[in-house]
Amino acid sequence: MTARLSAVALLLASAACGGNDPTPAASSAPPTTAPATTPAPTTTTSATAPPADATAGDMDGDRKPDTVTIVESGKDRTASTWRWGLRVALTGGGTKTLWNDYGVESQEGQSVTGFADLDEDGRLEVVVQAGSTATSAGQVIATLVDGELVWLTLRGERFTVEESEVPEERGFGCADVVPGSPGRELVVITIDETATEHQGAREAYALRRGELTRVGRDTATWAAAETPPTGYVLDRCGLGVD
Ligand SMILES: [Ca+2]
Ligand SMILES: [Ca+2]
Repeated sequence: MTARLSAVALLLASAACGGNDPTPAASSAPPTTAPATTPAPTTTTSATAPPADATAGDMDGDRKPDTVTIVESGKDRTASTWRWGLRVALTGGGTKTLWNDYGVESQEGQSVTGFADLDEDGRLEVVVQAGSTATSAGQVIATLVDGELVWLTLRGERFTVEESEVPEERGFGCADVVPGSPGRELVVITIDETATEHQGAREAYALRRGELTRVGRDTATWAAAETPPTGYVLDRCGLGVD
């Protein structure tokens, strides 16, 4: 899947040079137009700077952002022992590392997609892109259960949302699709597109203690020229990625 990158252009206005006159400015006249050199305010709350790829989100529910980092077991990606993992330094105490259970040497592009409270229990789950190609990306999700970091599972297997754009669009979102159930559900949406018609299917999963259970499935069909019906927009649980 093609990542959308936001480019920020910095326009550097350079002052015109004053020709070849080497005469220094009079020392008695302090410059009044010198650019401000005030450093940007820091939001770091820990004593040490977090790693460059760290992302903050509160996973243990103490309302303080925890530090989440992608780590590797080694730098040699050709080695069969290479692994990547997810490390969470909890503000409530302790650092947890959850290793990927297999190594794929060509698997690259692991990153923290973002945080969302999938089950609305006040503690954030973290969505991690486990690897990507030009047209697809696998998203896995981790959460804390009794203080331990675990991948979300479905029928005992790690749950992966294989997002894709070819030949169909697939992704995930969050919605309250089961009336009366506590919290909201994780929904996986698949949209099969033709030139004239789009067919959507949506599977809903409830989350409890790290385990997902399928609790519903619905379908919808709409004309290609129409906007998708409610619930068939890939909002990625409000993570701000598309
Ligand atoms: Ca926290
Ligand atoms: Ca949660």
